[in-house]
Amino acid sequence: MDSIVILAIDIGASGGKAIAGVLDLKNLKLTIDELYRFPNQMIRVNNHLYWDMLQLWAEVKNSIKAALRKYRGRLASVGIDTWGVDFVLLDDHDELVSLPYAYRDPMTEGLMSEVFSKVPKEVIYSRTGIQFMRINTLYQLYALVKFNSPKLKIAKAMLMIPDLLNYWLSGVKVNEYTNASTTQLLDAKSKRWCLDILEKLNIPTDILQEIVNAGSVLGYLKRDVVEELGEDSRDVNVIAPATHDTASAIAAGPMINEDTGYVSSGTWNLVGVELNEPLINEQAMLSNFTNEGGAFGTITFLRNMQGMWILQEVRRILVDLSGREYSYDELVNLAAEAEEPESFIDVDDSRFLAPINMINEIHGYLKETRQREPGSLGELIRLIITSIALKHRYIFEKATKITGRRLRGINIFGGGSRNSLMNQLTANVMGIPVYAGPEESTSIGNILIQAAGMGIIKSIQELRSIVRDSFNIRVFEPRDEKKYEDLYSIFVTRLNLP
Ligand code: LFR
Repeated sequence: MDSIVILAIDIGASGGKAIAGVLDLKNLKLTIDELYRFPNQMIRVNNHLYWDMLQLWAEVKNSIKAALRKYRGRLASVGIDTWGVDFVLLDDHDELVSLPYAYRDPMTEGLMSEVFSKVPKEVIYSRTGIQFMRINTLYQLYALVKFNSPKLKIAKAMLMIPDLLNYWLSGVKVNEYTNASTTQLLDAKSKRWCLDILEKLNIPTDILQEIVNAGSVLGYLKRDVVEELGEDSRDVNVIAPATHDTASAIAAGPMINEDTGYVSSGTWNLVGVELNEPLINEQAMLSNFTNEGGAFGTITFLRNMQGMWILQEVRRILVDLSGREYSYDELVNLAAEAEEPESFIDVDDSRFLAPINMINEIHGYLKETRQREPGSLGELIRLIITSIALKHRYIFEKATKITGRRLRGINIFGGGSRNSLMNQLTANVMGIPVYAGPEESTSIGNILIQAAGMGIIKSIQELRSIVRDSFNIRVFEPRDEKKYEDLYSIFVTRLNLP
């Protein structure tokens, strides 16, 4: 056998894709082949936001069918990754209790402080090491308790989104470690559930499943799935990659090392450094850094910031306003031609988390902070992208202070790394080179962690050297450093960042 075919199904908040990886076993080179794409979205009903799990399940099967059609008899395994924090409940018959809420659902607004009155913030952080965000599973589960949801009363199991899809594929009900770490319910050191914290909040603990590591082989496709997909699918293994998309992406960040930080850029930008052990102290807590679980026992020490989400939403509103669909490249080109702004937004201001109209929200923010409003679409997009680049530096400064590291480069990967303007501005603002790519880091990580699960790859270093040998990385050297240094000072003062 000279090569092996592995399928990654990577599902994000705005869409999913099926990417086959052909791994040349002699030269250890990976080529990827995008087979299929499908949309995903949060759907609003009565002031709640939901994910349509049944549609996603249909698309998972379509993805596998597409791979079987092209690579008949050669498909070794399939792995699914998605965003973190969201979950489903199963009843006594292992059926879905309901469609899952999506993490931007308003039910958790204002709930964090109520949770802290029952379990102090410091206790939660010292155990889990996870950043405080209202979207975390912890607050979502607490919302069900607080609002006396009948769902929790009939729940027998809690599975994270990719765990559910894996369960439907393989019949194995487990919680994969990297996604479980995003719940803020997992002990960062022991990697076990914090049962005592759950108990204090009256969240049932018997719904939690066994935790398995990224790279665990769950088993072959279930009989009923094989019947539907065809006998060719009989020998396909289901492997849990790092089922948290961010952890798969970071595993495949080819340039990451002691002196190179990363931005995993998609709907969210995840900004940080890689550690071998959790770093939990007061400074990390106050700066809201997370110690999420990574592949191969690593810890992804990072902070979430709003990334392409803001642009995605602006794009969506533009369609509503003008009926015209702008491509990302078009928007970025308009921004590249615009002047550098003197107005900024804090992309992480809570008002940008789920506004009905992102463009109005940005104008509202600028008015309230008495800043000049952009006069054209290009200026608006430029203001967003520059604000993102400036926020990168702000977070990296905190990360280096807390970890004592000095960074000499930044690796930006994921779909957002296509945005050359963001890459260049990040290099300018940071005064160090940005290495951009690969764009498909999540699927690549997913594929290669499956390969590790099959014993083909032994370490994260080996995994990353395959990525370096197989994909092109673009380098952005810093320019106009003095100008951007000044801009950064204005940004920090103007936005009053702590
Ligand atoms: C990125 C991501 C982030 C997580 C956010 C919500 O897609 O997985 O890591 O914090 O989505 O789950």
